[in-house]
Amino acid sequence: MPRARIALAEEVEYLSILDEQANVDVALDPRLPPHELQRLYRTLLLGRRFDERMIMLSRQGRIGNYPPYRGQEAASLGPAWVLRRDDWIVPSFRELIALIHHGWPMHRLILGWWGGHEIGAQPPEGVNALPLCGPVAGQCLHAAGLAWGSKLAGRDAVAVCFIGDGGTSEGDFHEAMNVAGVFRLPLIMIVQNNHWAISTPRSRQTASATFVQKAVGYGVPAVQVDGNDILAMIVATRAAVDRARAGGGATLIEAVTYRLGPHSTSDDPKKYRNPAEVEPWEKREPLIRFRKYMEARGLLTDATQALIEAEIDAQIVAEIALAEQYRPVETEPFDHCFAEMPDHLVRQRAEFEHYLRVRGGGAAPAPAAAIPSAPPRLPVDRFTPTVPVV
Ligand SMILES: Cc1ncc(C[n+]2csc(CCOP(=O)(O)OP(=O)(O)O)c2C)c(N)n1
Ligand SMILES: [Mg+2]
Repeated sequence: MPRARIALAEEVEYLSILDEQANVDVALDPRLPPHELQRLYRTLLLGRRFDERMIMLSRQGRIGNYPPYRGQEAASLGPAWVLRRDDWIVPSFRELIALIHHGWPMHRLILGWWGGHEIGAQPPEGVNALPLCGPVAGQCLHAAGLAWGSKLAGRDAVAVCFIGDGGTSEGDFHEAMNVAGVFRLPLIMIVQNNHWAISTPRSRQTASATFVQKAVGYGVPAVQVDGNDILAMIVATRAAVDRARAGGGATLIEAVTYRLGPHSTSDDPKKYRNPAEVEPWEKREPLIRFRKYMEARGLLTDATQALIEAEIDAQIVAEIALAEQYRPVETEPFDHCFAEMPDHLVRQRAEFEHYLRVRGGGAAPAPAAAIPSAPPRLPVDRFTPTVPVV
């Protein structure tokens, strides 16, 4: 028989529970208790407001370049919501709300990557999360390693890794998926398909009809989910986590979402994408439908919305003030990568030192002057926060 049919995979599922009009599929509704829905809504809103403030801080020069995540809050928070404290979150660079929910304090995110301060890249004590990751897809291998470590140690903790649609074109993603499939690792790979990788559209990223089918090649089960539907993200991740804890191995979840903002604060998407494409996604974003749902359930009123907003804003302002008590980053980023610094970095370090002298301060342009009420700067020992971590 020279020709036969080989079944590659069963059909993969698409999951959506809360649609754009805030209708719920009652058969699929996870029926979270009211108090949990309220906490979930508050955290989603915190994610939105924190992102807005980070953009402002970047525009004011109080942090560096920043990649906004508006529209992707549900795809980020949903997976984090179902985890235990001993599970690992391995982010890409837009999952700030997932990290915050897992216990990473906001001021350390402000300080971190985008303020350039090394404390921001140091996982806080007791928080099982790796720092935001700039090298696209590099985090996938770390996530596979953490999942493998958990399995070898006989624990049932899982690792949740976030990767973008663009990141799936990198070798690291495929290596991590392969090892996760072969060794049945407790790894949940969340592909945030936000339709763009800087200026490269999803159509130029892959000829695959979906990102889900990439998992088929590695023998890993996968599901495509409405990534703007927080309930669907929770249900899909919970199923994947349960399977992983029970020894059933990895899962890939394609979260279909959209990057509503620019790639970063130094990007102008009007140069490469038609605003008409963005419009329908504005209506599909996760907060509008979840707010409608909460209101329809009688769990949110305009008055409580105003109260929550005020509370969240005060929390964020306090975290910004805390972050700005640290002295700005100086030449530390040069200091810890190599035992013997290569010549080109020695030159760059000297150039940067000169820049700081000419500028008369740290790398950040005098934030204390910009906020008259800011407390005096505290010196910072390397790796040692001088203020208690909250
Ligand atoms: C290894 C590597 N190559 C290139 C870049 C430059 N770069 C930064 S973000 C990005 C696009 C990533 O797209 P995607 O994975 O879809 O994530 P998104 O930005 O949409 O969240 C690129 C090419 C990088 N940071 N690392
Ligand atoms: Mg993308």
